[in-house]
Amino acid sequence: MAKYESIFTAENQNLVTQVQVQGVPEMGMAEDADLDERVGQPGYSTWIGWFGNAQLGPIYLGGLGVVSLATGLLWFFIVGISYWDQAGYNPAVFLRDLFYFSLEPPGPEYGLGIPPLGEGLGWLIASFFLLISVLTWWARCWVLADQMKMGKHIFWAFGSAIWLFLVLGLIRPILMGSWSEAVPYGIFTHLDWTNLFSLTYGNLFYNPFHALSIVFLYGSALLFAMHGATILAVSRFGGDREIEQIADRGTASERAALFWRWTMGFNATMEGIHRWAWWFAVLCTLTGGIGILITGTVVDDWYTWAQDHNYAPLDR
Ligand code: 07D
Repeated sequence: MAKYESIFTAENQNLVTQVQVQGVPEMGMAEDADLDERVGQPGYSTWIGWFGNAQLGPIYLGGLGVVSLATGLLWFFIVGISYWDQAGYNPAVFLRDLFYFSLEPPGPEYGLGIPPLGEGLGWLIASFFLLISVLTWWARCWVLADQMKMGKHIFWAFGSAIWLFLVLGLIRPILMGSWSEAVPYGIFTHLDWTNLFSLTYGNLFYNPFHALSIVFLYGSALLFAMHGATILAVSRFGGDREIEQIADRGTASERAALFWRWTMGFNATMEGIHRWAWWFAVLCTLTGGIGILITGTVVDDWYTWAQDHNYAPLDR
């Protein structure tokens, strides 16, 4: 028995109405996956269903998932214990100053060496666990996709984000010869770090890779809005069955294509739009990582660099 929750009917799907399906929990295909490693009894939540699938669970952790969660939690608790210490073990102060606390990397005097506790050792240990956590989660993306005989698109896209993460916290600090170059674990302190990084290297806006990264960040948002809106708008003609419409183009695809061709003279295809989306997202962090990698290692002052390359005015 399926329960449909909609303000109007399926005919009226648009931005504000929704069809929510709840029925017998779907366990998914088994194939090569070890069913014993699936955790939790599936249930339903109407609230969660407003955002995604109403079915919650089961989760399939596996060895990599357990290691990733455990090391991620270790990172989280090391940072938390440091904050707790900074709060003088006072819960009121902890809450009041939560956004100001920070687990800082070692000072420049330690280079790539091992500092004592209280002077960056906590940051190093926490970072080690975060690295394991992120990499095992990444590997898990491959394994899960492989077990379901999927392509590895998610793995490679996540790899692009991990590239930026590694450049910021591992590769660039090593190239610069100091852990002090890395990002601190704090809400406001990581924002301050970002601001200082830009100021130190002569305004990151003049770093062309930062500019490219912004293009793909904003571009991803724009594409996502255009694509999401288009599919919602033609779902009443079956446009939500996107992949089918690649091979067997129906009236939904025709209308969507015509809309954009008449609007701007060009339209994506049902398949192509997803390739655009994948590349825009991937290129955001790919170009970003290049931009950070060459800052301080190859280029010391982006404003001067821009002047030398004739796109910043010579008189400052
Ligand atoms: C950070 C990497 C992937 C993260 C991963 C996370 C966990 C946590 C938790 C286990 C996001 C792994 C960890 C999941 C695990 C547990 C419990 C992705 C990241 C894998 N900028 N800026 C960008 C804009 C300025 C600066 C990118 C805009 C100033 C620096 C982006 C503006 C200054 C850096 C962008 C603006 C400055 C950036 C980030 C406007 C000073 C970077 C893309 C309008 C404030 C980063 C090349 C992203 C970068 C970056 C946008 C202004 C500094 C496009 C719109 C001038 C230092 N900026 N920015 O996807 O790549 O990040 O730069 O003013 O390092 Mg910038």
